[in-house]
Amino acid sequence: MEDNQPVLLTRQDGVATITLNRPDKINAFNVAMHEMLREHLATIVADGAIRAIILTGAGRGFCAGQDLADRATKPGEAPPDLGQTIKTWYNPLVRRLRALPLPVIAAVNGIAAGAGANLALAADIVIAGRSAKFGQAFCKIGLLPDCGGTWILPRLVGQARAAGLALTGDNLSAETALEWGLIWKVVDDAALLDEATKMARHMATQPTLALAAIKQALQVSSTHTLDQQLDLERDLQQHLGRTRDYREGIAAFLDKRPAQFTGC
Ligand code: T3D
Repeated sequence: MEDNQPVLLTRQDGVATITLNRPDKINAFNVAMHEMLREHLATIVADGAIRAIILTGAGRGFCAGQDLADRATKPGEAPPDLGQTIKTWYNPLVRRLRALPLPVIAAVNGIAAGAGANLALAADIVIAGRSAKFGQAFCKIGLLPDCGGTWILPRLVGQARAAGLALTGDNLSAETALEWGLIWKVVDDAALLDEATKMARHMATQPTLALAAIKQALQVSSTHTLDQQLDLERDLQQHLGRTRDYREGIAAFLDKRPAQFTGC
């Protein structure tokens, strides 16, 4: 793996670690970075041995969203077609992360701004270093939160706080993000990657199909009625009840031994 690539991928012990790697630009997204991230996600899906993913950033920040240098226009030039870039890159990325049948853990090291913040929030679990900040920077440049920001924020923190975050663009500290229920955990900066790796390695030993079903059920719950959700739980549980890991979970419990889940 070349260290100068815009996105790095390492794979070990069933865990894929994706590192956004343009640290001098706080890992802001350009097309090369989107392309490589897309490629790495395809590699992970094709690698049957990967059972958990960590998403993090190189250097002092997680991701500053879109590279704004790529959006500068000279007088008389046509404006960029943001609908097209969102359709081509950001929306497929969020959809892909949400649909992956694997847990995705964002390890947020430092600032996560704009699309960078909402990319982190698209993960299943967000662990932040104590110095991390989450900023809906969009309104400061005349845009609205994208990457699902207007969908996820009210669901995580309620309308009042979502509106405050989106309309001011103020950075939220990791501690406040935790207190508000935006993220799962805050740890010391120096412990961030170890903590995320420990969690990902643990998840990579767990019943992967069950974790995927949990992810799926939680994602749709806010748009379902209770009846619809009860039906979905029934269907998913029926499927899980036929898996090898479920049989192993029961056998291990009855034998009073740790379960050896294989992810199928
Ligand atoms: O366009 C589309 O396709 C639509 C989709 C849009 C999605 C979006 O994400 S829109 C929102 C884009 N992001 C932002 O507006 C955030 C812009 N950045 C900042 O506000 C600040 O840089 C930060 C709050 C993230 C960090 O501040 P600070 O003071 O810690 O660092 P800094 O000095 O501002 O940045 C360090 C370097 O990174 C600096 O470069 P330099 O001067 O050392 O050469 C800065 O220009 C560069 N940088 C930071 N963010 C971006 C960036 N360069 C390009 N694009 C950025 N987003």
